[in-house]
This record gives sequence, C-alpha cells and structure tokens, in this order.
Amino acid sequence: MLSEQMKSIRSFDLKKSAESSLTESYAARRPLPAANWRTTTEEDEEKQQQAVQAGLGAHHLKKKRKRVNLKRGRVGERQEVTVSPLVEKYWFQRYKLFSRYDVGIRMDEEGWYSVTPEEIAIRHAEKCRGRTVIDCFAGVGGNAIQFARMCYYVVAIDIDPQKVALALHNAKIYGVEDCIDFISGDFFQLAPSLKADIVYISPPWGGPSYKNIQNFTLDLLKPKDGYSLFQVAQVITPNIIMFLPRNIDLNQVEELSWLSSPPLEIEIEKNYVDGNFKGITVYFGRFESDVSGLPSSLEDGSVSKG
Ligand code: MGP
Ligand code: SAH
Repeated sequence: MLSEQMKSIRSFDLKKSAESSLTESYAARRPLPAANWRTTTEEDEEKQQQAVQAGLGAHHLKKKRKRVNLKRGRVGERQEVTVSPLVEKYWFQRYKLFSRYDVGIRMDEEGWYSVTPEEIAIRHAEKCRGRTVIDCFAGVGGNAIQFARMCYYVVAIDIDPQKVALALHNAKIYGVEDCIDFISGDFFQLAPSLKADIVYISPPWGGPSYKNIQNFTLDLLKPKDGYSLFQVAQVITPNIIMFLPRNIDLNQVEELSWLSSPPLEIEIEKNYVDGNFKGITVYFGRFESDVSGLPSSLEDGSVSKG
C-alpha cells in the first residue's frame, strides 16, 4: 500500500508551471578525485565526430538498415538529415530535447532516445540549484548541461567515451563546458571515491521498447537493477534523484526510501512536455529551497564553479 507521501504524488506539467525550487544551504564539498578517472580530450571528440553523423552511432553505421531522409527545418533554414527509423520520432522532437539543436548539437542513437527533454532537465537542475551534483549516467549531456547552468559543481560520468565526447561538444554549444568535469568510466567503480550533495541517476531503461512492459519493475533498469543503483548512490549521499520510465512500479520505488533508517523523504513527480507524459522523477532526501544560504552570484542561476 502507498504511504501518505506517495498518495500525494505531484503531477508536474512543465508547460503549466513556472515553479522553481531553490535548494537548501549552499555546500562547498567537492567530489574527490579517483585514480582511474579519465577525462575526455579533444582527440576523443574528433574521433567520435567522424563516426557519429546526424544521430548514427559508430555501431549503427556498420549495420545496413533502412534510413529515412528528412527535409525539415525552422523558417528560413534548410537542412537534410539522415536518421534511422528508430531515431526518426525523436528527431521530430529535437528542439524539445535541445533548444539549441540547430547550433550544432550532436547525438548518437542511444543519445536520441535517452536524452532528457530540456524542460525536464531544467526542472531537475532547479531542484539542485547551488549544490554539487554527480550525473552518473550522463549520456549526450542533456542533464549535465542544465546542471552546469544552475549548480555549484557538476561531475558527468558515462561509461561510453563517445558519449562523453558528445556531451562535451554539446556543453560547448551551451557555453558551459568549463563548468563540468567529464569522466569516462564506470559509475559503480567510481562511486566509492565520489562525494557530492546530490546524485542524479538517469540510467538505461533497456531501449524504447520499455513502454511495452505494463509494470516496469526496478530489476529491469540497466546496467544493474534499481536497488543496486540506489544502494551504490547512497554511499555518496542520501539526496538522490532518479529519472524513471512512466510505467515504473511505484510501490517498488517507495520501498527504496525504506532502505534508510529513518526512511528518506520521497517526492514523486510526473514530467510532461506539451501534455505528453515523458517520465517520472523521484527525489529522495532533502531538496528544499534556501536561497538565503547561496552566494548571490548563484541566486540567478548564473554559471559558477569553484
Ligand atoms: P519515449 O517514451 O521513448 O518517447 O521516451 P516518446 O516520444 O515520449 O514516446 P511515445 O511513443 O509515447 O510517443 C520518452 C523520454 O523518456 C525520452 O525523451 C527520454 O527522456 C526518456 N527515455 C527513454 N528511454 C528509452 C530512456 C532510457 O533508456 N534511459 C533514460 N535515462 N531515459 C530514457
Ligand atoms: N540523462 C542523459 C541520458 C542517459 S542514458 C541525457 O540527458 O543525455 C544512460 C547512459 O548511461 C548511456 O549513455 C550509457 O552509456 C550510460 N551507462 C551505462 N552503463 C554505465 C555505467 N556503468 N557507468 C556510467 N554510465 C553508464
């Protein structure tokens, strides 16, 4: 049965609400360095640039698959993009994914179907304003870029070096590349040596077919089940955000908060873009606003890093 907290699930339509949540006191803890960290270089970026074209990852280029040519664009703009059938529907949502898409955003196939739509990423970042955040599964940077605009310090991790190079490139499009420490590595290996106020988890859901499952249980999350993900994150901080499929089993989600004693505070919100239900965000721990504790330069969401 759902607790009182769960019954008050908040439905948050990003289009309808202008709510902005500032977080509690400013904290200047920084993530600790780890020996096996590898920071992405320009060379990495150039390598992936050759392999990734208009959403086709290197692995994708090897396959002979039907592609769709799309001639679309904003007024005054003419562009020709070749995308795979899988990517096509996400390409049509490209400006919802990255408002600066036309400035030169780069994606690979997994990036297309996994990136957090910009309005939702902004919402997540607002909840972390002024604090230190680790984006454990950073992908092509949808969340990390918004965290960089509002948070004190951001570490963005992805196990796929190509993804990290794409995220670095995309961060440059938004002018926030200097505000993010990109790490190519396995979050599970790195976790014991990390410290931050907030851990953000937006893991693989097993691809776009996730929606064919009626009740998406935590064991279906990748690369490890949701319980393992959560427990590893808890070693870093009790303040954890999970971005989960809209068909996630909410009873199981609530159980995660009971893994701590006393149970963690939990807040659940449904995220919509233009009225379309995109995903569910779960906030474990403390995310209250306290602008008074922030340096003034951070109060307006300006970019800052220690
Ligand atoms: P979707 O349900 O595949 O697309 O993904 P859409 O257009 O809402 O589907 P429709 O068929 O109902 O119209 C919706 C959003 O979920 C994406 O924009 C991503 O933000 C997120 N998402 C989807 N997948 C498959 C993943 C994933 O594997 N990992 C993460 N972190 N997010 C995902
Ligand atoms: N929120 C991101 C999308 C994340 S998709 C965005 O908005 O762009 C999930 C990512 O997790 C993928 O890029 C995948 O490469 C990465 N990943 C998978 N296993 C991982 C691991 N063990 N450690 C770190 N990253 C991992």
